[in-house]
Amino acid sequence: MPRILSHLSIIEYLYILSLLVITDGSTRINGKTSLTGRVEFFYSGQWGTVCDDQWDINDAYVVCKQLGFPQVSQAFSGATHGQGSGPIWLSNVACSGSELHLYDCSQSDWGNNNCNHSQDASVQCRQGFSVIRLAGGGANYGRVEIYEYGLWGTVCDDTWDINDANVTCRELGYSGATSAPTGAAYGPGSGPILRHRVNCQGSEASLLNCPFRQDQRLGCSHSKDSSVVCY
Ligand SMILES: [Ca+2]
Ligand SMILES: [Ca+2]
Repeated sequence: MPRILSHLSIIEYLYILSLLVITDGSTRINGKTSLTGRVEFFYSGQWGTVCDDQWDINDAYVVCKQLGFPQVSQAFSGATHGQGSGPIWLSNVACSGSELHLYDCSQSDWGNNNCNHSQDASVQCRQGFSVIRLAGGGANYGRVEIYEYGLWGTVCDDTWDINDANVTCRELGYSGATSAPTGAAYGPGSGPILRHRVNCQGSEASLLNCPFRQDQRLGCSHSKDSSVVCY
């Protein structure tokens, strides 16, 4: 045993050993950066890939969180980041977005699918820390505000609708939204307008996972801040 290890307790020794061993269910992003690439999953002694059948932003979100990135930008299908090799371990992945690991998500039996590597799934994760809150109203209603890059900002109401409001309310712990008020219904916010043309499908785990445009030429103003009423 190396000299330094003789100073560790057996618990510490086993802990360090566990960090060095790749365990079943380990997940990694294989790409040009640590944030973007093909999703790979370790099982039965081999790294394999994930089929893009039903691959979506909630699945990608779980991968990103599992790897320590708090946000997701995109879920990719069709081997956009190159075809992998070896087994295709996962398919029909159906994460809600609240799971801590990819293997916690509903899916087909591991290795049981008829996918091929041209369907390998990929992700793009984001660094940084964001949260959302309601302001200007009450506990369950108000202007939607996003904390990002160290500032609280708002959401432009162009294309703001009930799908966007439902995702926002569920993220805040409510069952859903009864309405998606526009036009700064609870007063105008201040700071940056962080989202334009939000386009949630309705099933995303977070407002921050919904597609949007960050185009200043759209010329939004705080008189168009978006709000929600949750139930
Ligand atoms: Ca899915
Ligand atoms: Ca929308």
